[in-house]
Amino acid sequence: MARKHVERGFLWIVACALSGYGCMVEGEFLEDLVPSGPDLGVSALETRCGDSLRQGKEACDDGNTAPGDGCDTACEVEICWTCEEVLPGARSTCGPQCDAAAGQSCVMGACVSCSDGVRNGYETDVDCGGSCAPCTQGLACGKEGDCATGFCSGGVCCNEACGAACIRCDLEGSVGICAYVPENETHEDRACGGGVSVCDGKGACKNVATQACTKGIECLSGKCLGGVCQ
Ligand SMILES: [Ca+2]
Ligand SMILES: [Ca+2]
Repeated sequence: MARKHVERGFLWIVACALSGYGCMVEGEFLEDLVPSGPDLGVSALETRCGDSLRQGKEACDDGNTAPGDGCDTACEVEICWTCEEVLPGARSTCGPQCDAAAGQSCVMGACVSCSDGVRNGYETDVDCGGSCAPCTQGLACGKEGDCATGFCSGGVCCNEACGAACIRCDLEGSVGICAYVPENETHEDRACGGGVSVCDGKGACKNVATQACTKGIECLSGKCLGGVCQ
């Protein structure tokens, strides 16, 4: 029975040695192993972060436990860094993940550039806005500074401020140009106010039939009868 324990225990130790994650040996097997099993140097399998040997669960080991150099205090590779070893298990050498000389910067672990033809990083449109050069008129923006025109309205770079009800810069067919919201349509971003008023197609808000009025000009129909738009 003891022999069987030794064999099972031995195989188990080999398996966990190969795994590189260290072992927990139960008392029953340990007793059998100590006198008759080979010395596998279990203690040598212990990993220690900062010992210049990348072992076990360590993603890197650059010979120190200081963070900020690509390999952190727990021997994890830090974001926006990459680490490698000349030989498996050797000391790690870490460097920036992205190629700064090629205009790349690292944003949340991704290499981005203002000239890669992709909207990435903090760009508001492809290769512009955010930390890149301002976007041209008609391209997407999040704030005035994202636009070469200096105006960001409705999420696009606009030719002018375009900041009132019934005018908008993101209308299909005229993106980037401040234009009148079509007649009888509403402007959901900037309500006309006073209930369900609609735009007149000329940049003004008007009331529709059954809404209250005092003059015809307040009504989309132009007719105000008995205090009610017709
Ligand atoms: Ca380090
Ligand atoms: Ca880009």
